[in-house]
Amino acid sequence: MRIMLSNNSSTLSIPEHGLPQNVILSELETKLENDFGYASGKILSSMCTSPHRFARQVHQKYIEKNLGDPSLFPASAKLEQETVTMLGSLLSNPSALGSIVSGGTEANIIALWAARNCSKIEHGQVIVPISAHYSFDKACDLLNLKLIKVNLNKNFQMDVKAAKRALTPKTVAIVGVAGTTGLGVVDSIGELSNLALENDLYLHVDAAFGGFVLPFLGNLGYAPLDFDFKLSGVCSITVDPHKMGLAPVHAGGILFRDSKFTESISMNVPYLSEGQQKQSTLLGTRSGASAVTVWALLKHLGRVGYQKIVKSCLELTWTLANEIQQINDLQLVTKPTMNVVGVKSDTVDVNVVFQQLKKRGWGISLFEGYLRIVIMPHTKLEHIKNLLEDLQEILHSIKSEK
Ligand code: 0PR
Repeated sequence: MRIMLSNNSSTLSIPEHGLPQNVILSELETKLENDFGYASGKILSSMCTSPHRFARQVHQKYIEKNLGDPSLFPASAKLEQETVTMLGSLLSNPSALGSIVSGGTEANIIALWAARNCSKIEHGQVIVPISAHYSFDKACDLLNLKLIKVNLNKNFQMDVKAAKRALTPKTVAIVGVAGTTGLGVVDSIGELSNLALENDLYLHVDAAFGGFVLPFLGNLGYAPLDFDFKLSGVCSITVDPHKMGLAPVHAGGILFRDSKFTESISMNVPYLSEGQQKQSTLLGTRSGASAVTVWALLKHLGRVGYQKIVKSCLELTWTLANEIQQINDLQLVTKPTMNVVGVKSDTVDVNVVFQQLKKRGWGISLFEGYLRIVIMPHTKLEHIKNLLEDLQEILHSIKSEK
């Protein structure tokens, strides 16, 4: 992306005397014009969405809360733990422990931090599928762990046999993904759980995206998938309220099966709370508004509310997937498991299709060999129809140029 910087340095300096708010607001309006907005319906590349109206209200009201200092905000800290308990109950373990963190990246780093500290192995190795989010590359780099990436099977899931072959005495953790970034695929977490138990290894499940989708599949008539604490080998789960949870950025979640994992990363804060304070997050000062907002949203929407949101995203996903299958030049990479659709082509170059879509103002992601379309709560049927029309026109123009 090209970032435009004004040459006029005076516009970039702090003004000597402050400007009126209305002047600044109108300048912001102009300066931010080039950003996408969820309401336009053009964003199909994001796993975040427009925060729920109630979430905006709660977030603004409690903006000053700081979970970095529970001696000042003990009630917010208690609500954070209640939020973790509610998320734990969504993921089959109401006694889960953990934190509301800044997002999936921090959650994944914290998980591997715990895995590393719980093992006594020096320079340990972590096994992930090649479909894992790049936050694991960051985590391993930071934690001095070696990342071992294993291939996928024909269903785009981690090849469990390959994972087994990759085990060494240095292995400290296995990571399974429940809703991959590219295709929304869920690894065979049941098999990974067995593998972890057999080898006494830490298993982390990255359900940053899937954690708010998969628990509802069965009730909605889709094939249910086991991925959470129900499986006894699962030690920790990433689940992000700022993705399908409709919370504002930042709101990620890291949940642990039991206290030995949280204790392994717990740091004492000697000068706050008379030395009684412990932290097991990367951040010190951190948003209490985020945790309070997730608490409020879970209470307001309830399971039924979230299920309705998932239902409508999945229905739209299938509308899109079925239409794609009717288009001669396009194919699905795989049948969608969740609200993510991968689109490829045997006949036209998807890079060209991507460039054309971009020109028409669509926010779509280009993965190696396919386009990723994420159907989030801000996406409506008319947006899908517009996309399909544009796709047809683009394909027509590409073919007529040949
Ligand atoms: N784990 C998985 C499975 C993810 O898909 C992501 C991000 C993460 C972890 C990391 O989460 P944070 O970004 O909260 O740290 N998935 C999205 C993606 O890479 C993130 C995203 C969101 C990207 C909105 C673009 C965007 O507009 O596609």
